[in-house]
Amino acid sequence: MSAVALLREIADVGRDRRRGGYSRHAFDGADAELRTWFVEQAERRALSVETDRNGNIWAWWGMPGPGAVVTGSHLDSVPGGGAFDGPLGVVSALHAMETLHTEGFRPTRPLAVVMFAEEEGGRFGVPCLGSRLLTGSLDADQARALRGPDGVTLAEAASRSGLDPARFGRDVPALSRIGTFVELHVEQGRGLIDLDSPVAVGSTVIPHGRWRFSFRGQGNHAGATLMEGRRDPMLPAASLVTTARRIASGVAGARATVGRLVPRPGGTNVIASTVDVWLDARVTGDDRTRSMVDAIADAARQAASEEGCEVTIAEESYAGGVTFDPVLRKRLAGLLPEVPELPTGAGHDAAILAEHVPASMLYVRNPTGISHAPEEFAEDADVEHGARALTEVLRNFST
Ligand code: HGY
Ligand code: MN
Ligand code: MN
Ligand code: MN
Repeated sequence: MSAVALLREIADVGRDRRRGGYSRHAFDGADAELRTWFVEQAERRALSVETDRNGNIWAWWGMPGPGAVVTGSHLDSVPGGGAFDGPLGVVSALHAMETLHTEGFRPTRPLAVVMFAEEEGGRFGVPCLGSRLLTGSLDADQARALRGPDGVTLAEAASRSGLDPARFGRDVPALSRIGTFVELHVEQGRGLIDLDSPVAVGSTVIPHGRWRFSFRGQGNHAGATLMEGRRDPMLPAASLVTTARRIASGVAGARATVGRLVPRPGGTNVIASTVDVWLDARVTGDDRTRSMVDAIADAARQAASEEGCEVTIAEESYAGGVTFDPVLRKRLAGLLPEVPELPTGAGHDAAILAEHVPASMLYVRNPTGISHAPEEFAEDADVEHGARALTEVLRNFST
């Protein structure tokens, strides 16, 4: 089955009628459906399936063992996300395995497709949750206590889906099996449009972090409270949005985004008592990311005190900049002539793994250049081109 056909199979899973696009989050209904689908597809291709202690699903060709050639990505999405971010890597991997099988290929080392849990952090707030737990770059106690918007903790959600959260944590046996990891992913930008190429090899990922700013003021009646003397946390919250834009615009190549702002209690005729604001900040260079966030945080404290509000700032996740393995990239370039290299501002499981195993990525052209939105797209021809490239990579690396 082609990668395009496999994508079509899940096209109706987790559709978000309200936002448009897809909302597929760790251990929710859509995730359960997609996990079942992935296991079925893997078993249909004679792959042996295991779910690791952190909720990542591995589909093996051959006995799991050291030096394995591993590919894969994620099936969860951001709220209202596109159809390709994550699933493209998974369906291309399944298609590659099927193609190699059908051709009678006999790998000399184990091959695996992995589906990572909660790469987007769309429910529990920490991106690359499954790969961070696998590598030990996220503390298991901290992970268990993560709480989604519905108040359910990750531990509760994971155990309801059959996992034992007490087992969360660095998984040395699983990690030590990986000889090489290559993630195929839809491009999240216009690089391949400008380079006029259907596929690229990943070179670097910039640092990215998430910080939660909690502003506290005095809730009150919107109509009975004069403007004088209000302590409205919405004011410093609003100024954080514009300050982030202003400060990041002054730092070359920086990105700072407020995509989520939650006033409580959230009534139209109520002055909020608290407002939580999440900042997503990224720029090349860990020191530059941190100094940019420090400047935004200073301005937020200033704005809070001018409004007589308190503010607490918590770093919820951070991943430093990553350069993918040069030897692996050179090998990929030799295998895929004419294929350019591309840096990315998007985070990926491959970047979390890159600190521990030789890892890189393949990107597939996205003619809209848009991602994390329903407009995200990849032409069928480019999808198939990417799947063929991944097939050649898996063949070559496991011969
Ligand atoms: O946020 C990111 O860059 C990734 O899509 N999780
Ligand atoms: Mn994403
Ligand atoms: Mn992704
Ligand atoms: Mn990713």
